[in-house]
Amino acid sequence: MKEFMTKKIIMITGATSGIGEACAEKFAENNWNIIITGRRKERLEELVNKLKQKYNTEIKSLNFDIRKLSEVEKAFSSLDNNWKNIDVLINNAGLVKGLDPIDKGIVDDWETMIDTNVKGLLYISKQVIPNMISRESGHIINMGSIAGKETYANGNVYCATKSAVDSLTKAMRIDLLKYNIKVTEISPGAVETEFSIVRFKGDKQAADNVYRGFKPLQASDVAGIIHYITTLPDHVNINDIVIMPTAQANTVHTNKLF
Ligand code: NDP
Ligand code: 8X3
Repeated sequence: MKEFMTKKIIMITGATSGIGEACAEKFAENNWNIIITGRRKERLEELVNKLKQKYNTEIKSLNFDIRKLSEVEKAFSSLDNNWKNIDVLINNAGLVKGLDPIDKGIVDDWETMIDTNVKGLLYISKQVIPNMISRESGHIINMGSIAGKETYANGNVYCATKSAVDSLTKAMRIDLLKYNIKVTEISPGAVETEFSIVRFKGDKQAADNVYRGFKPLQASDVAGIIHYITTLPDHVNINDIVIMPTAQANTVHTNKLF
């Protein structure tokens, strides 16, 4: 228990794959107490076991759907008081569904993206913020995207949800300023994760095409930068960081060699 109290606590949403999973590994390596979340229970359990064995770290998982407020509240209230003192929240869980022009968009896809990327982020933040306020300390890191900075063809609703993350990040920074809470937005370009498999609903070939002919970011690249941001002195905050593959200038121009 004494050792637990000397270490910082991080909650990472959406840690069953991709950037969230890489963040869990990075923070475990750096000896943090870790809470990981996601819907895929088996993956959460596998990651807990792996990181405990590899790094001898304190790690626990919460298995819930971020779109469901009652599940979010129940999961958070299941935490012991010690674990509720979250120092860093990474609002990472998110997804994209489809790549259709606005007139052909599927309403169910729109709702899934809005419920996950915007409402889910708010539901989790609402659980974590009161404790940060009471301690006048904390750091919220929101996963935006280059898609929230530049709208691209057929990206419509996904881009809108990430613009909302951009806006909410600014809003949090203003509203939480007086409580000494840092708020950071991370906006990556193409990262090779399960993101495109989810976008193309399991079509692996369509997903592979997204990353063909250039070197995309790896999840570990983003995790390394997020970890760096948490190592800065108390008086230093990174407000916003756009991370791109060297081969990608923006959402339109990628230097694809084949
Ligand atoms: P992945 O698909 O690999 O990971 C997404 C994570 O989000 C999974 O752990 C998934 O867990 C979780 N998640 C999705 N829906 C829910 C839900 N309803 N409830 C709980 N957890 C959920 O993609 P990435 O790692 O790439 O994505 C992470 C974040 O990074 C997202 O917010 C994405 O928008 C953003 N991003 C990604 C980029 C990319 O090119 N890959 C670029 C810019 C931003 P589970 O399915 O188990 O619930
Ligand atoms: C993911 C980046 O450009 O594929 O958010 O939408 S992009």
